Amino acid sequence: MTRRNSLFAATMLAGTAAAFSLMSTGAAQAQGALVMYCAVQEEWCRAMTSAFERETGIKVSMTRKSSGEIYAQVKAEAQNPRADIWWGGTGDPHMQAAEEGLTMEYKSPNMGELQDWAVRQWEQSKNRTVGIYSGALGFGYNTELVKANGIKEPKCWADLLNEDLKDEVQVADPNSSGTAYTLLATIVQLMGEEKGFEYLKSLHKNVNQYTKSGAAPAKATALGETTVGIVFMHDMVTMVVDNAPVKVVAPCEGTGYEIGSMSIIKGAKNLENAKKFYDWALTPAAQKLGAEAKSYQVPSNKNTPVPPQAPKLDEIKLINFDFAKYGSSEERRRLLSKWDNEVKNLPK
Ligand code: S7P
Repeated sequence: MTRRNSLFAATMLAGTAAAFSLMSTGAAQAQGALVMYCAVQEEWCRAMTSAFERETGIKVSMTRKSSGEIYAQVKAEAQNPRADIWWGGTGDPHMQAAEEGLTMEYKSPNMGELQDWAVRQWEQSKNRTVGIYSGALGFGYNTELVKANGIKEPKCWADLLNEDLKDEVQVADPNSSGTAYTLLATIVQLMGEEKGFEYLKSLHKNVNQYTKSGAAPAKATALGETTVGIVFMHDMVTMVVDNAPVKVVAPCEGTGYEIGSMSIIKGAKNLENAKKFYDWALTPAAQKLGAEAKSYQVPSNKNTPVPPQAPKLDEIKLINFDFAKYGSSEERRRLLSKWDNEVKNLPK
């Protein structure tokens, strides 16, 4: 063989080897990947991602967004879905996605270990979404600001309308945030639609900012950027655990709650891995990661220890939340557009 020929042969061999290696990497990726949209706190999303990768060797590409934003993205991508699994966030956009056929039916072998409320969520969505945790809505206030400014300690939803809280209440925008949509649906169920909207309009006068993320007002309250933050109580508990001067309140009139949910995206490209994640996410070993990441919801598997810091749902006056109605496509769209038209753009 001439020098030129042997160089040619070597190049060919290297090319073939590279092509084989690319093909096998491609195959490994197709088998070993999972794209997850995650709606809980970033720390918990990351803990779930690493633990699942360690456990299975499946590489997870995770994006964290608020519940309403994930719903909008899943809907926009429906013709060519990017994500395989949507884990966490309030149940309402999961229910809406189920109704709109954006997610798929699945029955995990672990269903028998779940609390009734988690199974009911699955049944009401025609097997397309399942409850993974629960938590009550409430608010928290910065005790130092309340004291320094002589503000009456708020105990009830009604107290958030007091004049001494002008521009001192923070809550998210219900279009992007499941937390804030839970507030909207809670107030409507608690007070009736007419009085409920009157309440939200009055509350608007005291709101300093509608944030994108539902938990952001908890951090702002802890930092003293707002006196009151309306959030899920467990998100405010995280601030207390971090020694912030914050008091968590279960409103005296009663309050709503969420069933945090999980769904498999219809047309998932890594369907088998999505099912593996789904089954694993319902186990006590996976659910325990929440408390380790300082997220204090009540887990849906009966065998997962309830974190001692979790607000005690049986001691809170909870309304009989109609998840089917307030998670339905029509009702959710109607209420959000009514809130946009009648509350969000009101002058102060
Ligand atoms: O932080 C945890 C949590 O409150 O966040 C979820 C929430 O839907 C996501 O945030 P957005 O309000 O911004 O959508 C809750 O499900 C969960 O308990």
